[in-house]
Amino acid sequence: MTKLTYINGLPLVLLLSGMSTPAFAGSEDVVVENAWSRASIGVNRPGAAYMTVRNTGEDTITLTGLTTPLAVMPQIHETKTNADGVSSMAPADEITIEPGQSVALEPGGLHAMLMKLQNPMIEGETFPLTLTFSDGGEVTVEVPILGIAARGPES
Ligand SMILES: [Cu+2]
Repeated sequence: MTKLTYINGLPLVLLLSGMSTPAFAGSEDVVVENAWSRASIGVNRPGAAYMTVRNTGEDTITLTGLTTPLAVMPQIHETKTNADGVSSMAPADEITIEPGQSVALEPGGLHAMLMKLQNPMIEGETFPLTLTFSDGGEVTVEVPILGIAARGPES
């Protein structure tokens, strides 16, 4: 009788634990820190945004893309400097972040390139930027717009 109760109880336990499991594996453990961007002059040139993306979970996560109402075509870019000291940038591949690790989007390296700005980026304002992950999850951060010559997040 005791054994039967145990067996009957098992599916219930699995059902309950299944119900509490998040729909997304990994991206719910993403923490975005120190997001910032610079003011733009008009909308003719793309903007850029920077941040640290931290994986606090136990699953590897993969950042696959960006969306924002501020720009028609936001992309993750990577700046590279060649042996002659000439910098160029290109769309980055998917960015994989191992458990406990973080990836810095910062000037001179990876960055969120905001192409085809819909509005000028005005100092003191903020805009939402959504990071999309391979598990289908999304993380939206509100990015502060700093001065046009800013070099890092406000401390
Ligand atoms: Cu770029």
